Amino acid sequence: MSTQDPSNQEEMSVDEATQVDMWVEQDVPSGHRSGFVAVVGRPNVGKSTLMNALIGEKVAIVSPKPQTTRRRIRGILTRPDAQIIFLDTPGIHRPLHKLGEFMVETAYRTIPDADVVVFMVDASTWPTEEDREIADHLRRVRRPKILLINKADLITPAEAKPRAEAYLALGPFDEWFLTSVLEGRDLEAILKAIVRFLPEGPRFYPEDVITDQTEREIVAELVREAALHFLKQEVPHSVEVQVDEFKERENGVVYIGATLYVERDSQKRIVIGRGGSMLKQIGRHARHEIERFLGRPIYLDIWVKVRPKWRRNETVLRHWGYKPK
Ligand SMILES: Nc1nc2c(ncn2[C@@H]2O[C@H](COP(=O)(O)OP(=O)(O)OP(=O)(O)O)[C@@H](O)[C@H]2O)c(=O)[nH]1
Ligand SMILES: [Mg+2]
Repeated sequence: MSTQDPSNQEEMSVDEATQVDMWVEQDVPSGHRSGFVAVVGRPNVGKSTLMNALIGEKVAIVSPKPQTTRRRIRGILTRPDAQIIFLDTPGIHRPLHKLGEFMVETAYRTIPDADVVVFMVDASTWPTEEDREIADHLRRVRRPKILLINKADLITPAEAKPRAEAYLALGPFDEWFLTSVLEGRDLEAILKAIVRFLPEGPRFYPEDVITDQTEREIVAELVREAALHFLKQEVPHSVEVQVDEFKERENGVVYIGATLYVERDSQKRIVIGRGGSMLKQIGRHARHEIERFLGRPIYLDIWVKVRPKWRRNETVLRHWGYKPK
């Protein structure tokens, strides 16, 4: 598994990126298709789960808490007949602070960069106001659109028809599926539909590259995922993780120093826990996931710091890389 430093691609639009400076393999079979697929929808519907399932690797972190994904993440699937570059996006919601505004802007700004848009919704609820707003926006987008009604495992067959009809009424869509990504239903059919809508073109990434995130960025996300896993209520939303050190030592162990920021002293106490028990749990879980990802033993140091109201602080957000591309 490899990642690619996106430093020379991030600032470019897809059009520029496909023409300039991007690795392009011309030697592909005739009829080879390639392109960008934006996955959009409100928080927690399963966008990152879908991207991971289609790629077959954990590229984006996933959690049962809404607003898990904060940045646009590329996940790349290379097959003999096609290369699909998924653009996983933050859930579109009504933002309450600058971080939320950044997330929603990121999601909307991804749509024009895509060749195909996958609009994902949750079958276990009726369409919400957020779903309607996203659908209103998509109606003005001239690109193939696929509606993916996910979490079908949570409803009965009798509920399925009226639910699907309610979502289909938000269209028009070029294709739709009622599915359960968690159960791995219809994944091959979904991929086939996506590929069918992609233009013919070369490969933009070598076949072993599966994401544009750097190892450091993925490590930070895996620590945040562990925090999301153990922390409750509002605390996980106030968590930011930055990797400060990433060094391979002579004995082959990778030393990783990370800082976990929260917004208040009370949250810091919760994250550390009695006698450090919570931080130990988070650290153990994160270390396991990071070792699996890197395929090497690591030593993980996590420091907890308070950065008051960081989600509202534009300077801090920019410093941490939350800036529109
Ligand atoms: N029951 C059920 N749960 C699912 C399904 N797909 C995803 N989930 C769960 O839904 C939760 C949210 O999944 P994510 O992939 O993080 O959702 P997301 O849309 O990326 O969320 P944000 O990043 O917050 O916008 C996780 O607990 C998933 O395991 C499904 O088909 N059925
Ligand atoms: Mg996500």
